[in-house]
Amino acid sequence: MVVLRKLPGMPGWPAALGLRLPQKFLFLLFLSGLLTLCFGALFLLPDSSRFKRLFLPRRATASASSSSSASSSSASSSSTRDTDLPRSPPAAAEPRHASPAAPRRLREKLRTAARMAGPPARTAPGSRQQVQGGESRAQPASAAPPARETRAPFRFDYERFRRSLRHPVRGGRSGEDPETRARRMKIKEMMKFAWDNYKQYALGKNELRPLTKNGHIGNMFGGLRGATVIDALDTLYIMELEEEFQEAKQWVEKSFDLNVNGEASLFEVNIRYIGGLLATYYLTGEEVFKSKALELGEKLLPAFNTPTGIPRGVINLGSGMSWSWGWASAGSSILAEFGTLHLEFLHLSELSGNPVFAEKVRNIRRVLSRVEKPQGLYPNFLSPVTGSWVQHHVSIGGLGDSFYEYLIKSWLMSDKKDSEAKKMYDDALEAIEKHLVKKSAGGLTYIAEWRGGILDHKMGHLACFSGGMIALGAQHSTGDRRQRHMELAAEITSTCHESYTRSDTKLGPEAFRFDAGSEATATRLSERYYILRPEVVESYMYLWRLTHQPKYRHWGWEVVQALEKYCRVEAGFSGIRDVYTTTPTHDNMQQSFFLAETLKYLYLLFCEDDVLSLEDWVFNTEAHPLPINHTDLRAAGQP
Ligand code: DMJ
Repeated sequence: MVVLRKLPGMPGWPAALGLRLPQKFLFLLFLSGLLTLCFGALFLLPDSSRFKRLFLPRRATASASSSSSASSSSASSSSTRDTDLPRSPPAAAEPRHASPAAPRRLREKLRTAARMAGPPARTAPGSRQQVQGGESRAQPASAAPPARETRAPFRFDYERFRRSLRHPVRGGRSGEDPETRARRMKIKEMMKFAWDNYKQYALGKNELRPLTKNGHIGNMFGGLRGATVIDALDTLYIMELEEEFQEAKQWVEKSFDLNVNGEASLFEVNIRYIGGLLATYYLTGEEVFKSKALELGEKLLPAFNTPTGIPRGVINLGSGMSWSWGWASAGSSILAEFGTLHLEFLHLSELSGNPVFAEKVRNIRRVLSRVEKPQGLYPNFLSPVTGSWVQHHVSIGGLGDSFYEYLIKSWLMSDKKDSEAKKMYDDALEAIEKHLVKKSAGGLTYIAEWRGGILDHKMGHLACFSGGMIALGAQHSTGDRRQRHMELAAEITSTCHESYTRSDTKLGPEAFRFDAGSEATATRLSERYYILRPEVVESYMYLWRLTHQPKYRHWGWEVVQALEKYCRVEAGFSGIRDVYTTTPTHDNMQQSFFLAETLKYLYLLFCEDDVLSLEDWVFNTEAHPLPINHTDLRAAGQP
């Protein structure tokens, strides 16, 4: 130590004090104790960061205070666009470019935690978890200590939002013919039947098993229960099934438990639970739906702790551990999964005032816009570690589908301001038209799949949503392009209709092919089933609203009749194992998306256009309506 160094020509100063060896030792011990005490005191003072800043490099203090998932990463905030929701920082928030100094960051974190509406999420003990592979750590924002903030917490202005809508959510009930009304009422009766049986035999389980009259839990939702309740809420509300809606709401209030500890699909939890809760909040203004959505949203955040920020597909909702699906090649994440979060996550930020959700999905967008696209196409498997494609399999059906849907809907939901999303959609559709759209020998237009440049002449039932999506996008093109896309949308929808009419039950198979002499029919036994899927009636609904050609209502009514004939059983609706026989066996499963999507789209097909108007709402991929951002003045405190 410098102070004890013996200076030339001078005796050492302990020696100068005339101390002997044991005394010198005691003196040194005392001195070093004193120094340690002084140094430690710096960290015991109430606002130690101020002192730490004097001694530690600035970088160290900043990074020490930015580890929480609730604070924004500098990389993410650099991409903040003023086109997405939320457009303005909440009134109570300090600017995000504020000094990175520790006290300010700490206060921001506390404020962020306070802003989250509803009760704070309870976290499992020791919830600070190492993400698989040791890549990063996450601590849910809900684990932050109670806020000392005195300013008013962020509050979403629901009344202002309702005033921004152009149509009443359940429509204005203008003139309609009696047949249309009767058909709509029939679909409402089907919904009531599906709900009543679920309630009687399976309330609180995820789905109803209508043959055995019991519930099914499954392993997609990580211990969450009530998938059918959450998926059905907004459909019950829209259909004015008031009593049933109250039953569902009561279950959410009293029995919907988010403190679960199981492995969930990030995608499924997002589209069904978060989407269903958000939509029901926007429709009703009931706080319980918002607070549950936000609480659940926080539990999904650790899935994004990967080197690229591309989330993994599976997350343990209790521990925050995440990993990739075992079946996904080389630990990859799936395009249709990480590409189908944007709509819901922007609304989570909008409602909470917490930008973290929006930043997560903007980062996904950034990774995707940068990666090289083979022939302009987006393959289905991407590594969350390197950000590169793992396999060149492209599909507008399963594994790819809703990624494209969320591009065009992000643009629509931003009130046409998110031009990056529109460009990505336009470019992707151009590549699809060029490489995947084909015409069969019999003149049917279809969208093939692509495996490293080789075409697979097959369309899945899932791919049939694309008729509706392309028609929706075409509304905003002009001239030739608009006409070409409307024709393409109509042709694809017609092909999907053919896949229904060519079966004995008038319901479509899981996949149909255009090879070896087959035209829009399943050629493999394993592809002959129908599990109450919505995609074909979804396209009928869009095409009806956008063209008003009566054939779409006729086709929809054919589906209603077929469902009644082949899928309705004593205690609910069931999928069937073979659409090519008039005596099909049932799969004993009433899927939650039957209530969320199939029945909702059928009902809307027979409604006036102002019920959940396309001018006010976009439907998430589970048919949960999310509002278009007509104004950026929703946040309380904005002028
Ligand atoms: C739904 O859960 C959603 O539509 C999803 O995007 C894909 N498939 C099912 C219904 O078929």
